[in-house]
Amino acid sequence: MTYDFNKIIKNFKISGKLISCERYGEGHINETYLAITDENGKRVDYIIQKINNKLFKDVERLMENIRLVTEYNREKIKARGGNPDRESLTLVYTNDGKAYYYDQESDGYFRAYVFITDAIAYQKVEKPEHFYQSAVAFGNFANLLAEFDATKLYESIPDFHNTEKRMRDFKASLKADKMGRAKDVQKEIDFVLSREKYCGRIVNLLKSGEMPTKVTHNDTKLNNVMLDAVTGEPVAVIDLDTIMQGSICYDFGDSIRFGCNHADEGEQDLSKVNFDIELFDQYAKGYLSAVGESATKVERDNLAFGSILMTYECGMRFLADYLDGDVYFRIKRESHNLDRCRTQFKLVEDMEKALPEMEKIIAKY
Ligand code: ADP
Ligand code: GN1
Ligand code: MG
Repeated sequence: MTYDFNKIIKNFKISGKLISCERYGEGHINETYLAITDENGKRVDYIIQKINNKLFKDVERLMENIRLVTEYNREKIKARGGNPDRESLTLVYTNDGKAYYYDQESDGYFRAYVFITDAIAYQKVEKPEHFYQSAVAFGNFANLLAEFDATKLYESIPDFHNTEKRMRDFKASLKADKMGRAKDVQKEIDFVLSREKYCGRIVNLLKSGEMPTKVTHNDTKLNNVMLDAVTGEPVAVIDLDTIMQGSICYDFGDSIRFGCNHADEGEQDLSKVNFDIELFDQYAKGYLSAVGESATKVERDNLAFGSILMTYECGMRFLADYLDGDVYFRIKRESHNLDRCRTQFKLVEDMEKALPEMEKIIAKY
């Protein structure tokens, strides 16, 4: 589907003339475009996103979350002498002051962000230093929001990291077996079912209050953080759709899931997919140096397990989507979700073996 971006852009506080607007980035959820504009002879770029309205049904409240968090962060960044346009995701509002524009013609919800310049969102770890810096970025982001009133946030995807609920959803997909694919993936199904005991651990620690509930990002993969193109230092954390209450073990674990490995999330050759404990060490060092004393003992004790849990949960989600007929994650080939599931389960197996070593590393920092 193509959209009338000239018309869409005119509804935002964007004064330049649109030069081009092309698909951009590798996100699995929204449709992202890079809009290049000309403002009196000067090139000014924006990110335009068509929000996934199938998933985010209440766009108004989703965008209110993002408005609250980005405005809060911008003030904090300004107060410490930083550049909020670069160090925070920054919404461009519509002419009537809204955080999104509804385009009747395409029945689409669009938002605009200031383009973060001279920075890169890496698709995989190219240098261990980048992974370390991404950890610092997510750790700082957690600190920035430490005093933010979490009750103001709407749960944009209920039970997002409630792994027990994810298991119930998985079982429902398996039972429905809409595409008749279950018979070909018995090994993967058994993998999920044999580890059901993982599902309740963090959920129950949060429920009992033993582990603090915090404002968390919940989708901390490497391509949701921008690093300086020259120095590799952290610039900004992006993709704030899933900012909600949660556990820091989710944020830590999801970064490890995506980054501690040199292969793509959808790599078909599993011999290339290996959990890299050196990268785990880098991330733990960066994250724990940034969050410092604010991490409690129960949280620290569960960071390594949280890495296994997030990888297992994500694999389970990919497999459920494969069974459902690929309705959630954007795919580029038929078996993409199954391939993604297999990389996650290979990593889970590696991490299960490495768990004692992972725990030692956490203790070291
Ligand atoms: P999704 O929810 O689909 O993952 P993201 O918000 O993560 O969408 O955006 C997809 C990609 O677009 C990011 O990985 C990044 O490369 C790029 N991107 C998003 N926002 C910005 C921004 N403000 N400045 C520069 N690049 C951005
Ligand atoms: C999705 O939006 P994106 O591509 O950054 C997903 C994450 C998964 C990830 C797997 C809202 O992240 O939960 O871990 O894909 N985001 C949502 O790559 O479901
Ligand atoms: Mg993203």
